[in-house]
Amino acid sequence: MTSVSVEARPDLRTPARLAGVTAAVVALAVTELARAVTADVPSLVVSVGDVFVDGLPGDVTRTVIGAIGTADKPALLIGIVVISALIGARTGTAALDRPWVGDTVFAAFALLGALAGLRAPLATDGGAVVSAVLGGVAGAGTLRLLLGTARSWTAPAHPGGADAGRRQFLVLAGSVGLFAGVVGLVGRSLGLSRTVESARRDVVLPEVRGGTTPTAADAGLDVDGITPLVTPNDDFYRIDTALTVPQVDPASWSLRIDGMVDEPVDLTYADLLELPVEEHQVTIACVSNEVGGDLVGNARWLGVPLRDLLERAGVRDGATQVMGHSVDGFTAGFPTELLDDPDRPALVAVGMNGEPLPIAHGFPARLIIGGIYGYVSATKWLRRIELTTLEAADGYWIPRGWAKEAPIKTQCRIDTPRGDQGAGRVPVAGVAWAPTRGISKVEVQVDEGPWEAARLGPGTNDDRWVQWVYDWRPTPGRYRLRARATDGAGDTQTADVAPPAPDGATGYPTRVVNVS
Ligand SMILES: Nc1nc2c(c(=O)[nH]1)N[C@H]1C(S)=C(S)[C@@H](COP(=O)(O)O)O[C@H]1N2
Ligand SMILES: [Mo]
Repeated sequence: MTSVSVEARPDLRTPARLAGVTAAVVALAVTELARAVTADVPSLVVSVGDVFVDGLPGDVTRTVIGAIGTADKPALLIGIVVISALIGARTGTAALDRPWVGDTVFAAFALLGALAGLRAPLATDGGAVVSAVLGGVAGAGTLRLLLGTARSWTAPAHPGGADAGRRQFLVLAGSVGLFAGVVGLVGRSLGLSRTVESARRDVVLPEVRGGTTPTAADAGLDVDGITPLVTPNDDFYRIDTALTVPQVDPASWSLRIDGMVDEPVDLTYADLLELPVEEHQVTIACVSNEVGGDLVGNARWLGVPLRDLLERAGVRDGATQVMGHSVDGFTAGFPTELLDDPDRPALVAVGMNGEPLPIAHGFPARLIIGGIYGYVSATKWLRRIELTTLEAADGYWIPRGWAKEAPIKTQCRIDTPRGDQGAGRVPVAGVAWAPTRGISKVEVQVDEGPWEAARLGPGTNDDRWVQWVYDWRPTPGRYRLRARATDGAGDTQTADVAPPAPDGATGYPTRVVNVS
């Protein structure tokens, strides 16, 4: 095929630009897809971004990183993709007359990509080179194919004429580019979760230097079907507004404490792990939990005491609210006054049951405050702690109809028996919680009979739930069981039935059992 001069066919310029952009997107998408397939391959875009950041003088780097945020440098990465697309567009028009220009540019892409990728800490050298070469070959090939198609379709000989051919070409190249873009983004997000999960696995949590870590007592009561005292991470309820779980790379994450403070404090993940940590068993609950529901769990939370961090920043007089901000925009606020009670646990938590926080539960850091529902306290993927006033700001759920202040209500749950039972010995058992107040008593009622005291399991702190069991010896029949808990101050939970909104469900948990 003879090449057509650009000057002679100016209407080839737009198709050529589009072909070049599409080829660039294909090249990048191939490398991101390879990254999603195996951890041996680095993300080429991220590697190039790292070279860029490392190459800048230190203070510029800090300003840039500060300005572009923590969520894996999104602005920098978008910038690299845009520049690649612009270079692709220029390459497209240049390659119209001189096809070797396209090959050369994509060879340079492969070379520079491989060099950047070789520096990526978690990938192998082979993975870096192979993926960069694959990307370069895919880009060069796509460009040649599309330019060839553009030439023949925009020729007057095309059925329907050159204009129709041109339109068809734009649609073709546009769809290929769009498809590659989507594949690249999917590859990118899969690759990112791989990066963050492997960074998480590499974390070594600090030794505990304070707090409570009950161990022997954690065995709990030996009753079939009762909730374990410590909820395993995989079974822990998850509630958040995130459509996709935020993947926060701890290497670029930092926490800022600001607002009504004497001196804002910035901490990297490494800084945080160097501070003295405590571990506390704290039962957290979702305000949406129905009576008898399972949106409640107890874990060993390891973290830096929030009070230590606030002391560093120096909370100014007049600050009445602590507002946690998540990387995804979620916010949760509670009165600073709650921190005046030295017995209430308040942590910037980094560990959960001896592991780094699972990604779904807020990695790299979240807030855990004893005694108040999650939506006013437990900000996951924490990025910022702002000191403000109760009047000046409302957390995410407050304008959506939930109470501004929300202590966890005294509540209990019947775990067993479930379903039909044989007569004889049928233990009735479950958990009860009133975090920070503790549980002093759980009682069980059979039909309209008297309230009978259940036996409480090991109770080592007021912030976690207790197990309870009542030895029931029923004869055949159909029964209604109810349970109620009394907190450490002697207040029994209310029998009044209320829905979760606006500040937590109430009423006694009930279960109907057939005994034969
Ligand atoms: N970033 C963020 N943090 C959040 C939420 C959220 O939607 N986004 N939900 C809160 C609510 S309503 C609850 S009950 C707890 C649940 O924590 P878990 O998912 O670890 O059990 O997280 C809190 N932290
Ligand atoms: Mo919640």
